Amino acid sequence: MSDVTARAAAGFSSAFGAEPAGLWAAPGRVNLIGEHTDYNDGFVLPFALPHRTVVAAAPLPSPRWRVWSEQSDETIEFDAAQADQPGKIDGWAGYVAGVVWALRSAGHDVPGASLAVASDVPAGAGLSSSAALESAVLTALADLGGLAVPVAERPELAQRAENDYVGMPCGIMDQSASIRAEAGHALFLDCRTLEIEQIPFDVASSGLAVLVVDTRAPHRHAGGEYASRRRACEEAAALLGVPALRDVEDLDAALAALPDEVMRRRVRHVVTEDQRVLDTVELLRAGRVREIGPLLTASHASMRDDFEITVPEVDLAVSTALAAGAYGARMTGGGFGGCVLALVDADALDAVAAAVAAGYAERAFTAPVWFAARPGAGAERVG
Ligand code: GAF
Repeated sequence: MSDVTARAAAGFSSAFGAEPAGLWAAPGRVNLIGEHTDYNDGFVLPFALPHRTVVAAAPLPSPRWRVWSEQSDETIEFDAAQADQPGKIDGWAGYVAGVVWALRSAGHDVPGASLAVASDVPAGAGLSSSAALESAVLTALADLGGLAVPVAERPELAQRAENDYVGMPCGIMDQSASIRAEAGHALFLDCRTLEIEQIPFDVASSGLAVLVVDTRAPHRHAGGEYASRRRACEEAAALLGVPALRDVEDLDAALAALPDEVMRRRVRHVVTEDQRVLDTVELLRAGRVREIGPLLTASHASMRDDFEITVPEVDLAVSTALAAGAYGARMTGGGFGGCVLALVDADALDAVAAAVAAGYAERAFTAPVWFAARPGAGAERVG
């Protein structure tokens, strides 16, 4: 049993004085490439991390929910009336209530339950700790209640919990990665059709590694900026007369038709980023892993210059990793802080990470933390 699984089980026993009926886990993710393309009906290529959120759960005889979390060491309780009112439960338990709400709204008879949550997905690092929590809770409740919820439909339910109960207008990428990813693969997702393809992503066999650096840069205005980027994309699509930016076929003509420079930059990012995802997938299908490096770096430049969602800590991690020999590097996730990933030779991992840490020390930035990321499994029962 992993540490985090053991902590969820022990937390359940001490919070509720009984044994759980089972344990369910769902991972955080890094996004290899395809940023801010999901809500534009485009393409993304995330993979699941080995870091997971685990929920220990047992049914209750009536429709109410008691949730303990190791992070805050508190138990929050809510009933069906509270779950049925979006926003009524706030803070971390809002994600749990949101999943109950989404399932109930879709007509499922959600079982009441006691739930204990433990996690080793870093919170606030842009590694989708929220999606991991939603996905673990959804998987647990679906299994506990024997609910007929096809796996392919689960990411949308988890996304609805976040969009409509919690009030964060995220796309479908993070919940899809947490629920549908497979170990050893990156998940190529068409965010319009929700079709997926598991793309083998075994960097180790090519002598490579994916270094993930948590810049620990504080998220500055992340929620408001995310929503404003999304609005700008939707406005641009409306002005261009297309359902979503994914449908822009002639980028130059689209840019010429737009009224202001900022909007042109936003559109250029999304349209070129979609193409970079498709090009990355082609290279990976052909086993040409090293060659995706320049696409990663181009994605970063586009986020920095056109979508304007990077911060100095993130830019420094990318430029330092590249100078230290990385094949490519980019910020991963929604932006305004969070993590950077770099594709490096496996035997250069420590040296590249040390170079980034030295660069941070020189600029008196908070020391970063780092790890090597290997694609892990999606949500599943673990006990
Ligand atoms: C966040 C969101 F939750 C995702 O839906 C996605 O838009 C991402 O930012 C940017 O690619 O993680």
